[in-house]
Amino acid sequence: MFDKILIANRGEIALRILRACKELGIATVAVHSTADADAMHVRLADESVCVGPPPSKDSYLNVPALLAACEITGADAVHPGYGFLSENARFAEILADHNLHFIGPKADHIRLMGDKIEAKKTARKLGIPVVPGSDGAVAPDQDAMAIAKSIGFPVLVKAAAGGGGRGMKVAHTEADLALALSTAANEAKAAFGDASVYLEKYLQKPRHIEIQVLGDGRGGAIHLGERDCSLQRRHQKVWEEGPSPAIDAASRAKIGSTVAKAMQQLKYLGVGTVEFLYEDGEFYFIEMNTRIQVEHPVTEMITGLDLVLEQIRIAAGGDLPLTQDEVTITGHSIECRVNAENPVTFRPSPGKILQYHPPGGLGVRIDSAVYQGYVIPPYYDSLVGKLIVHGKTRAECLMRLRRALDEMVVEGIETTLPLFRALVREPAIIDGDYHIHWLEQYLAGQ
Ligand code: MV4
Repeated sequence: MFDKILIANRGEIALRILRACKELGIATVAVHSTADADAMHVRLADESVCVGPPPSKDSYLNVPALLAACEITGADAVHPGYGFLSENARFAEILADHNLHFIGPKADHIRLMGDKIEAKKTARKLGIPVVPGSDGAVAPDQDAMAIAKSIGFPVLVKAAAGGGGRGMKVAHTEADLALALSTAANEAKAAFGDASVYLEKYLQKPRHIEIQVLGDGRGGAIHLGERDCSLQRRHQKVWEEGPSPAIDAASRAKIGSTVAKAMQQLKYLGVGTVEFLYEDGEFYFIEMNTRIQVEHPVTEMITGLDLVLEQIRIAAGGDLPLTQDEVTITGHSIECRVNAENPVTFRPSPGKILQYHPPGGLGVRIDSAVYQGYVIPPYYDSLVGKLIVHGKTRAECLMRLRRALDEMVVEGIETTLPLFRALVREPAIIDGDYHIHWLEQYLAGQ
C-alpha cells in the first residue's frame, strides 16, 4: 500500500480523495495554487505545497511543479482526481519514469479511450453495442455521402479527438453534410490539433446511461450498475441518478455483464465509466471515461462501496472488493451539482460565501469543500458542492431531496439551488420521463 499520496487536484474531489486516504491510514500531500491557499483540503492535508499562480496551466497542470512536490514531500503516488491530468496518458508515463504510482488505469488504456474512434473500434471488438456509423475516420477522399446514406440521415459528424460534445455537428439531410463535415473538421483541428472526424447515426431523444466498472488489472472486473446523466446543460451534467428510471433489472444485468466481460478481456485497471446512449430499449456505446467521475457518489450510495478508497487499494495491487454476485443495488440516489452560477442565466457568480448551512438528516450527503467565509475563486469550475440523497425508493429519494434543498442555505453568491427546487417539483422529473435534450428545452421555456 502507498505511504503518501499527492492529491493533484482541488475543491471537493481533493477533499474526497483526502478522506479516503485518511481512512486507509495514508499520509496526504495537498497541492494548491496561490488562489487556493485557504482551501479546505490544504488545511486538512498532512502537508501542502504551493505549485504556482492561479491559472491551471501554471499550477494544477504544471507537471514539473507536481513532480517537484512529490520529491520534496516523498510522496510515492499521485491521485489525479477528475479533469486536469486525470486522463493524460503522458502524465501517467512520466510518473512511472520517476518511480511514482499514478492512481488510475494503465497509460495505454487512457490513450486508447481518449481517441474516440479507437475507443469505438475497441468497444465493438469487445462485444459492446455501438452506434451505427462509419468504420473509423472519414478520410477526405472517401465518399462521405455514400457512408452517410448507408447509415441513414440524420447523421452526426464527430471529432475523433473530441468528447464531451466538443466538435460535433448534425447533418439532417444530404444538403447539410458537406458543411457539417468541413465545420466539424475545422473546429476539431483548431480545438484538438486533429481534424479526424467520423460519422454516426444521430439518435434524436436518447438518454445518457453510464455503467460504472472496477477492474483489478489482471483480468478481474465487475460492474456496479448504472447512472442516468441525461439532465445536462451544454454538456455539463446537472442532475445524475441511479438506478436509471428507464432501465429494468434484466436490461441492467445484460448491459452490465457485457461491459464487465469487456473490461475483463481488456485487463482494465481501476475505476472506469462506459458511456451509452439509450433509445427504444437499445444501448449504444459512445465513450469511455478512464477516471473517477464527479457523479461517483450516486453509485457509492446504492452499492455501499467507497469507490475512491477501492481505486487506491486496487492501484496498490489490491483485489476487487466484491464478486459480481455480491454487488447489490439498494434503493435510489440522486446527485444535484450546486454551482456558483445565476440560476437563470448560468453566468458564474464567484465571491465570498457569507452564510452557509448544509442540509443533513437521514440519507443526505454533501460533498463540498466550501465553508462560511470561503471565497470561491473565478479561475476554476463553479462547483459549490454536490448534494447527494439516498432513499429506499425513487419516491422517497425525491421527497428527501425536496427537504434537503429547502434546508440548504448559501448566501453571498448566486447558486443554482432554485433550479433544483423547481426541478424536484416538475412532473416530468417526478415521473423520470426525460431525455438528453429535456433540460435545455425546459430552460428555454422558463
Ligand atoms: C450523440 C448524440 C446523438 N447521436 N451521438 C454529446 C457528448 C458526447 N458524450 C456524445 N454526445 C452525443 N452523442 C449520436 N450518435 C447526442 C449526444 C449529446 C448528448 C449525449 C449525452 C448527454 C447529453 C448530450 C447532449 C447533446 C448531445
